[in-house]
Amino acid sequence: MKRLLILIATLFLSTTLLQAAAFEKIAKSRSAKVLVSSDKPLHVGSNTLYLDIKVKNTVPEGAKVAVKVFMPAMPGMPAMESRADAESLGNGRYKATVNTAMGGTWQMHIFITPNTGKKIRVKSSVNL
Ligand SMILES: [Cu+2]
Repeated sequence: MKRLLILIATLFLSTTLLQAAAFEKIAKSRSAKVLVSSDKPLHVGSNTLYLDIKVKNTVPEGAKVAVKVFMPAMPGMPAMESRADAESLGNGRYKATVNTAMGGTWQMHIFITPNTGKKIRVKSSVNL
């Protein structure tokens, strides 16, 4: 019985650890705050990002959100860009998949179009 309890506790603990985000970063503008996270460490290729968004400290109901990642042209390489409309998961949480096609620093812009009011651009960057 004791062993079973330990087993259950261990399983519970490892599940909890697995659910912790492998990547997290806070991006801010004057009015918006976005927690950007991913279940896996960011890598070359397709990355699924979760965006937890607050505008003026509240969840912006019905906001449209898009994400753009880009890298300026480098010697011997053209500029690269990947853009995606984010899917709303409710309660200010959004999901978007972007393609970061090479290692290095990518600029990231998050576009938030609230139900009312002006479009907001939140700038950040990610390294991989
Ligand atoms: Cu490049």
